[in-house]
Amino acid sequence: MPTKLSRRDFLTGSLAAGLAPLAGARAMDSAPTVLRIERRTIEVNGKAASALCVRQSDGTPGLVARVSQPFRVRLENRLAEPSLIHWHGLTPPSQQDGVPGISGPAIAPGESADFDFPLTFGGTYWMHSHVGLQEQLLLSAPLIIHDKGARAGEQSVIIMLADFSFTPPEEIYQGLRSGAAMTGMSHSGMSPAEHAAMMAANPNMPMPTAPAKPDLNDVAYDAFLANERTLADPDVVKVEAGEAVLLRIINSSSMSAYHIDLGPLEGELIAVDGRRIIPIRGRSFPITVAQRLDVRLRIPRGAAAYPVLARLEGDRKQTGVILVAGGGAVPRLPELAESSAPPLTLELERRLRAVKALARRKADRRHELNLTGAMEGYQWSINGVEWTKDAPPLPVAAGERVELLFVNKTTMPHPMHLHGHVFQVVAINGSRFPGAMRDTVLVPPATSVTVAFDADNPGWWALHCHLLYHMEAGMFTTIRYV
Ligand SMILES: [Cu+2]
Repeated sequence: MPTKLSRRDFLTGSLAAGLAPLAGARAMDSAPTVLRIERRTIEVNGKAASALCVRQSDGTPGLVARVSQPFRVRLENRLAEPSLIHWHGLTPPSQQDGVPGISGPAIAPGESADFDFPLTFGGTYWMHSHVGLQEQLLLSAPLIIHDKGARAGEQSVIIMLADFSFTPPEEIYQGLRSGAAMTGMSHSGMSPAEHAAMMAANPNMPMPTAPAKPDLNDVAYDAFLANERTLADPDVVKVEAGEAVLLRIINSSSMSAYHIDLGPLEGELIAVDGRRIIPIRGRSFPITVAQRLDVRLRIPRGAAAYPVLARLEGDRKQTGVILVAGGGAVPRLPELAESSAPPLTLELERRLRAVKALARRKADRRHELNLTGAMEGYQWSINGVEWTKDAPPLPVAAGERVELLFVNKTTMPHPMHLHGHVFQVVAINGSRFPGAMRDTVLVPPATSVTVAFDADNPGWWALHCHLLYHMEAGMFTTIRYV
C-alpha cells in the first residue's frame, strides 16, 4: 500500500490490536501454524541476492490448509523493519486482512501477531506483504486450501511466478517517478538507475514517441522466476505417466503478466482465483498480476518431458517449470522465445462462467471508478485522486449488492483487486454476462469492466491496482461499512 502512511501507523510493542487473542483460552484447539517473515539469500542468474520470505519453521514456504479447519496462524516478524502479510483472496474479519493502517498495524521487528478465522471455501490463494515495496523482494508464498472437491490422490504442482530485479525496489520506484524508465525504453536492458544516470547526463535527449499499442512492462527486470528459478536451471517436477496433474499457478509478480503455455498438452482450466468455473480446454491461458489459474492436465503414457511456460506479455522473455514423466530427458529451453507474446486480452474472461455464481439480483448501488494517471511523473490514481489516508472510502451498506464499474482511461492495463470479498465479473465494455467469481480482474487500456459483489463482510477494505508501483503511486482506494 502507499507509504504515505505516517510512522505512527506502525505501532511497536505488543501484539497487533484487533487480532485474535492468544491461545490460552482454547487449550483444546490445535496449536497455530507458525509463519516467519525472514530475510534470506537466493541465487538468480548465478548471482547472490538478498530477498525476503514467509515460511514455516521447517522451511516450507506458505501454508496448505483445509476448508474444514480454522485458519490459525502465528505470524512472526524476524525482519529489522515492520512487516505484515495479506491473505490474498481469503475473506477474514477485516482486522485480520493484513493491510497496515487499514486492517491494523504492521508487526514491529521481533514481534508476532495471531490470526484465527474460519475457512469457508477451498482453492488456490497466496499470501504477500502489503507493506511498502516488500512484495518485490519476493515476500510472498502459496496459500492452498484443500476442499472436498479435490480429487483424492491427484498430484498438485504449484507454479509460483515472480519478476526479479537486482535493483532495490525503492530505486526502481524512484526511477519510475523521475521518468527514467519511460515506456518504450524499458527494453534497452538498462536498469532504471542506469537510465536515471543516463538521463541526468543527457537532459536534452528526445523521449521516444509513444507506441500505439498498450504500454507494458515499464520495469526492466533482470529475471522472471517460476518457483524461484529461471529456465537456465528450471524447477523439474516428477509426474506420473498416464495420470492427472493439477497445476496451481500463482502470479506473485509485482508488475508482470503472462500467457501460460502448455506446449503440446491440452489442459482444462477448472478454477480462476481459487473459484471453480465451468471447465475450459486449451493450451494457453492468460494470467495477470495476483491472479491464479488451476489447470488440470492428463500426462500422456510413456517417458517424456512437458514444459509449462509463462510467456511475458508484449515481450519475448519466458520462464517456466518442466514436468517429467518416466525418466524423460529434460530439454534446455531458451529464456527468449522466437517471437513476442501478445498483450493480455479479455477474450478468455468473456467465456468464463462460475460454477457457483452470485444469486441473481439487481444492484443496490453502483460506483464508477475511473482508472486514471499519466506516465509523466508516474502518477496513478482512481477518479483522479492519488490515495492518502484522508481519502474518503467509497460508501457501501451491509447487505447491499454492489457493482463496481472500472473504466481504464490510461494506456496501461490495471489488475484491480478487492479485499475481503469475492466478486463476479458481470460486464465488459457494457456487454453483460454471468462471468467468473474472482478477487482480481484485468482492466485493459480503453476498456471497462463491471464486477458485482455482496457487501457481506463489514469493515474497512482495500481496493487497488495490483501493479505494485501503481499502488504505491496511489491507484488505491477503500470501501468501508459496518
Ligand atoms: Cu495499475
